[in-house]
Amino acid sequence: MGGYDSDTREGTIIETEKKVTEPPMYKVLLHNDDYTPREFVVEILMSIFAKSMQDAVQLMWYVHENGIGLIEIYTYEVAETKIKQVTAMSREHGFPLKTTMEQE
Ligand code: TYC
Repeated sequence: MGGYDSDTREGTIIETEKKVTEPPMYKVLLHNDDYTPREFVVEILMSIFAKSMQDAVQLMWYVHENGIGLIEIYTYEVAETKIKQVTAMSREHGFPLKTTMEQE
């Protein structure tokens, strides 16, 4: 009968198809600077990246101390949109906050 069969060859084919159709993923990175207020960075991480207050504060301090940090991994379009939102909101407030993307 039709439907599912347990032939391992079919499993292998399905795995292979899944791999080749997965889109490339991009890391969105947060950069430190000397001017953006810490509270504003936390606000950005909560509003644009849906971080909890606790995660946002922890990541903000990590970047403040280390210069750069990973916010999240997204598809190209989502990463690009979020970076544009960060830039727009930051410039509106007169801050130089920078995010960049890098293929995973
Ligand atoms: N270094 C900034 C300050 O002391 C705070 C800051 C943290 C800025 C993280 C950017 O990605 C950043 N006000």
